Amino acid sequence: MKNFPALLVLTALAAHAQWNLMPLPAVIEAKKGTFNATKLSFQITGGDMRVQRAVDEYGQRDATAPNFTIQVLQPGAAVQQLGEDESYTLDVDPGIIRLKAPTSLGALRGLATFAQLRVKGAVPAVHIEDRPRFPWRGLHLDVARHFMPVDVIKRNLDAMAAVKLNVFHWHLSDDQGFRVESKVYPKLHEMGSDGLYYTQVQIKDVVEYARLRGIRVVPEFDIPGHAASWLAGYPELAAAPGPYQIIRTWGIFDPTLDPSNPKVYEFLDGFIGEMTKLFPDAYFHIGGDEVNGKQWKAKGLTNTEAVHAGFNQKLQKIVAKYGKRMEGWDEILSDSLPRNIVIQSWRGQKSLFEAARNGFSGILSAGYYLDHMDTAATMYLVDPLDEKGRASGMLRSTEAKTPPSPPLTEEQRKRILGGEVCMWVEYVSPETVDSRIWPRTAAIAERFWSPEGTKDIADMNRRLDWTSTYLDRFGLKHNTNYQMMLERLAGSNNVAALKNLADVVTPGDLGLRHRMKRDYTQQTPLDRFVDTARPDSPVIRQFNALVEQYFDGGKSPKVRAQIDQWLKLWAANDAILQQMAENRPALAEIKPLSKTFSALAAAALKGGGMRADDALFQTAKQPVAEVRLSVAPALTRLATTP
Ligand code: TNX
Repeated sequence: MKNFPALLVLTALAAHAQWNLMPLPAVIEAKKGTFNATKLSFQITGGDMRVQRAVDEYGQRDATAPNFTIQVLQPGAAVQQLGEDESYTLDVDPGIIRLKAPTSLGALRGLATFAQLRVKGAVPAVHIEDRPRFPWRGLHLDVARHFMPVDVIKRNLDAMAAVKLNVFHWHLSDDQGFRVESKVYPKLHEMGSDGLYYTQVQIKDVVEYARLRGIRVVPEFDIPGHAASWLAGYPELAAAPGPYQIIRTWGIFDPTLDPSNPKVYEFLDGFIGEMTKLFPDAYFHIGGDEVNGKQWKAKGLTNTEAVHAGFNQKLQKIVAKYGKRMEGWDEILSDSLPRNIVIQSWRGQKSLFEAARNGFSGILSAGYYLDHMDTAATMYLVDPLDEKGRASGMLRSTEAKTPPSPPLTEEQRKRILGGEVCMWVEYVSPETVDSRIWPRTAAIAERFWSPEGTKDIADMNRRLDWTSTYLDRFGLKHNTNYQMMLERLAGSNNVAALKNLADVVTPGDLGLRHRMKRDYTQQTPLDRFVDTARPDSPVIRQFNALVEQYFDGGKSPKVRAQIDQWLKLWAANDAILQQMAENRPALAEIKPLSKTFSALAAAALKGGGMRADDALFQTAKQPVAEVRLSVAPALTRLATTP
């Protein structure tokens, strides 16, 4: 009996090891046989044009001899609502596939599952019953720091739909750019965007593109701070005299709207009235983060927290007047606001739980910051409903000090609606954005969709690598741009040595990049080695796993042979790379890194016995050219362990 739990775990592992699905469904049971038809003919009962459009990507609609039936009970809301039923059941049998869903949305989710199952042509017979764990599963994308053209947005919406994310949070204004055409206040986009903005026609097109894929679009206009781009055209809205310009660097800045000026609210009324017509979603995000209060204090508004709360109260009334619910970052949380707003927590589960206790709804983003460059596995284990979960980044130390609070009641738990992955783009361009978002976001999508207990890291990583390739078919560029950028750096398509190095490093997070290179601006090209390298490289993961297996599993010679294969390749790499770097100024900055890498691999190859305080290991720990050598700990272990 004692072995029972372990056995159970093993069967659970075996049960899903065969599936290439991400996110994993709630219930999946293999059946005998395979569905083999290469041509699909669909028969759809019920549902709306969203289902028809999705089906048209796979085959024909043919009522006479269908081999794929879709039965939808209700079309679902024309403007997608939070909490709509997204469940479905999918039955694949040798002769026929049957998909059933209460709403069109559920049918879309079922088709997304089907598409992943079918990736090799045939579809294994299977019974799936599936539903999301959280109703709010989002991706937040900043398009202010670096503008992201419509084609970038659309391919990312396709990828979102493929992994069942259902909210696109569009961060449309910040100090560095105002990205929407306004007909009411045209100086917003004319003077705040360098001409890089979406026309209203483009906005409507994107909103419809998302809607057809079962994705809500929540716009964010970040005020009263992060608002310098508004003030370029309308300096009279500021709390201190202008003139103002678009800010070209990164950080927290002074320019802020004036909460004591009635004209500011008139302006916001006109603006929000215009924008709420463009964005049909029930929620409207007003930002509210990182107000430093300097301009307010200078004019005697000294209690900045109360001033901010007062501003938000007035703002909320305007948002509500246009039929919307207000959403904002952590800092807007205040007892004075109605409970129908949504708090987006970027500081940790603690503030989210606090909000829920106070009657507010909320979503978690702390821990899902793609620009922190954490691995998928690290972010995967962050759970919106785990109060003691890892708090991300800057607030970790303060959070650790506060005493624990009582667990949430069932009612309070329901207020935690889900989460959003955050893509801030200070150090990201249209060329690199896919590789920062994907495939890591697919793992977080699984956290938001799949049952709470879905936590097998090894299996997640296996499916993540599969998903990375799967996403290529939607035109995502995280793989193709890697190769292209390597070739551009190398000045040749012979990139093997450069790729070997890029495969074992992790690009620095935003803090590291800021510390190592102080002169970044919005115009700095993001085409260097650090931009080319990708977070959570599969090679690092696989090598680390191999080394762990070696030491934990009694130093098997078979595993050692596999390790040594890598080490030989890497030890010889520097000679080739140094030659490649001759006359390539773009590669000069990585010469020392390459040298350290090969020296470390050579030391590891010799095997054991080196002193841990050897200078080589200290050097290998230091970031170079804004990247970290992520195989350094494993190589050091091999070189020093007797
Ligand atoms: C904090 S999180 C910000 C953003 C930055 C981001 C970088 C939040 C609401 N504000 O302005 O881009 O950190 O990680």
